[in-house]
Amino acid sequence: MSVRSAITPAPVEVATAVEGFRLWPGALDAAAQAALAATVFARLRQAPPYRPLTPGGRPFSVEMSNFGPLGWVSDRAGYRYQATHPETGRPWPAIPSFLLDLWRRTVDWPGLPDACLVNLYREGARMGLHQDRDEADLGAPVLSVSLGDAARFRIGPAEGGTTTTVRLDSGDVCALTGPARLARHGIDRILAGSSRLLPGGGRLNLTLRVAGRGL
Ligand code: MD6
Ligand code: FE
Repeated sequence: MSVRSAITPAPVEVATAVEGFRLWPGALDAAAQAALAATVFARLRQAPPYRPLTPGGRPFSVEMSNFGPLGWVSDRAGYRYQATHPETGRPWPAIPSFLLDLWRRTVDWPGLPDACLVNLYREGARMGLHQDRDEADLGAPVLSVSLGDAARFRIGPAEGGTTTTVRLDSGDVCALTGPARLARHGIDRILAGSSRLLPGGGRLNLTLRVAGRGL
């Protein structure tokens, strides 16, 4: 599976109210997208996507699973990383090596991520504005890969204020780095039917994190 060579030059530094949001538009070509989607769905058979509860007890509209030694979970006890799937009790499948290679080729960080959150958006799913701050080292970037239907991604400063909307298409890669690491961000909506990549439609988002000590 090849990462298009367009990944190696500098990413686009998107003009937002926060510095450090990087975008590599079309980083994955059609063949790489198809191969990665197949790998992800194969591993999800061992760790089925489920709808976590918010600490307030409402189910997320997004279905989630994880790859790697640690996975992000939410329930009435709060947000945290843990080594096992909350419904099956089994360890999460390994992070696909393609994603670790992508990390090495894009972000500037000495170690490797030890968690990959898998978000699956079927019809009507969205994700409210949030910050990613459950990781042990908030200096490490978070790298995101989008597959399937396009999404309207919204991002703004940690303190609140002006947000910018960015369209994320299948094959796009983006990162929250430096001052943007604690940016508030979310998915306003999915543009249903904009891609035919995923069986059953919808969008997959994979976010690589250094949640504990890293790999
Ligand atoms: C999504 N992404 O694209 C949700 N978090 O479905 C995120 O929450 C995210 O894109 C951290 C860094 C990049 C992201
Ligand atoms: Fe996030």
